[in-house]
Amino acid sequence: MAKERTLAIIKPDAVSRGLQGEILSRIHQAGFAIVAIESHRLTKEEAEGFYAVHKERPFFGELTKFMSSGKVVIMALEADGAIARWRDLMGATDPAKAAPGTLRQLFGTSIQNNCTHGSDAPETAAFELGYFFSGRQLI
Ligand code: 3AN
Repeated sequence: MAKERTLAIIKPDAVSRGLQGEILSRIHQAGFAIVAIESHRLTKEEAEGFYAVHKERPFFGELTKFMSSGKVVIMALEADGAIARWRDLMGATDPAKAAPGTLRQLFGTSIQNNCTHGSDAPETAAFELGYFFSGRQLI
């Protein structure tokens, strides 16, 4: 399997509960390299741009309000098959349906407040990595 990169976010619900260390530890144990990492609070406009693909969905307003409600940790993760592997580690979107031991099952509290984000395809990963990181940060 080829080396691949994906964009991962520890969402405000997890950061506000101090779960960054726990989640970073699981990322390390799962064998991902952290190519770039930063922590900041998104503006509403940044969250809207990031989730533009969802702008027609009924939850878009609440989702972008939530994602700009506090600090997030944004990472470029690298591994063989990183996109699928990170989504496996996160689990299903709805924590109630996520497999045991996945991040969302362990730390998510609702379908919106589901502790982590991950790109869902190579094209999305390319857009999302470029949205937050410069070429220099991704060397
Ligand atoms: P995933 O993050 O698992 O790829 P998407 O792309 O369908 O899921 O949704 C993006 C984000 O929108 C989710 N991570 C979640 O925070 C939020 N979301 C998805 N579905 C709902 C919903 N039905 N109600 C509220 N928020 C939702």
